[in-house]
Amino acid sequence: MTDVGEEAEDASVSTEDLQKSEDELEAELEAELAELEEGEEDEPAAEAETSSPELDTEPAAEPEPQPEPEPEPEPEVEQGGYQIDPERVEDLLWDLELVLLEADVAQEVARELRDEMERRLPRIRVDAKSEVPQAVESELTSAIRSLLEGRSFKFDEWLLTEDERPLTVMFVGVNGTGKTTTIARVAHRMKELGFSSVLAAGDTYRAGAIEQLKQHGDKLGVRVVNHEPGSDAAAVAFDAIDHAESRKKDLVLVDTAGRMQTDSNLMDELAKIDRVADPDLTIFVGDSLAGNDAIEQAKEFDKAVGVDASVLTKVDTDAKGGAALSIAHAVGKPVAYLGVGEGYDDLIPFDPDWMIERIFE
Ligand SMILES: Nc1nc2c(ncn2[C@@H]2O[C@H](COP(=O)(O)OP(=O)(O)OP(=O)(O)O)[C@@H](O)[C@H]2O)c(=O)[nH]1
Ligand SMILES: [Mg+2]
Repeated sequence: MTDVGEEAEDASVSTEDLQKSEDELEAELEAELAELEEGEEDEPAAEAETSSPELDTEPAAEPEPQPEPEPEPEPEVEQGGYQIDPERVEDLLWDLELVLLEADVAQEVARELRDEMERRLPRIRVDAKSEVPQAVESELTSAIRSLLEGRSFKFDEWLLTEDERPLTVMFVGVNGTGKTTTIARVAHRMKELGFSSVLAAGDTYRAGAIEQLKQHGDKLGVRVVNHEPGSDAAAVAFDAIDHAESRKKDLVLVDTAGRMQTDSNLMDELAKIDRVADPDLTIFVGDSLAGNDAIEQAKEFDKAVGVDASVLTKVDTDAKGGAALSIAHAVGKPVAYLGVGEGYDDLIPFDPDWMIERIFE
């Protein structure tokens, strides 16, 4: 069995090759489905009886008057009479798993879906063979949907249903995943919904990080609380919350420095910010292009500070979006938003159906 995981990670494979193999895989899956459709052709209709012309010259006897022939009854289609040839199920499952892996669905999640489909495919019963491919597709969609059940976090609704003010939200993740951009976009979205925010410049570590957040604040007309570069990030969060309380703001959005989940010093520092800010919600921001790595990161951040939900960014640059499925399922945390571009409006609430369509489009 080819190790697809390794193949997909081979840096020497060109994007064109990957694209080609992805197209080929999809074509294979389609061919497999088409074959299922053709597999068992309906019995050809019985040939109409043709009698050879009589050469007899004798005048034919006056035929006895025959009763009108009863119309041939339509062959009855047994309800749910067709099922997939068990020998084809294995091929179909294999192709399915490959398509999922090519769409950046993590191996453990692809395998789980394959197992689920292995249970579902033999149970498919349709009235006509031509309905099999559609039935397979809808089973798959329902399998993915049930994997994602309860895996979306409705941030806007959360804000409306929570009475406490201000609500503090801390954003965590490795370097460059889009934390600061996401904070700016959430502030923008909340402003449009009529909620006020304060931004805490908690990345006191990277040069230019405070300035970056201040620029967003200026553009959006949102207050940024900051200290000197290199200062204590927990103190910045504390001051921002204090400011929001006194000004009756709805939200405090705490930016934090990007850090590798393996850097124990920086993870300890994050735990300190967490203790001081005591956020109502901690959001892990992951780069959808990171694939399986993002799952690992999310798990580690969860261990360190307790993650409540995720935002997956750069979905616009991720061809298929399977990473969202993996994060939502494998990490067991709901996805709040997807980042789909670099603009302030390019943040959309996570919708499992949108993602399913993208994987199989
Ligand atoms: N295409 C695209 N780019 C994005 C998206 N989100 C963020 N970016 C870009 O990713 C880059 C990094 O974004 P930042 O918000 O600075 O990331 P960060 O996690 O705050 O980075 P550090 O603070 O250095 O850890 C920027 O160039 C953003 O414009 C997205 O959804 N799509
Ligand atoms: Mg940042």
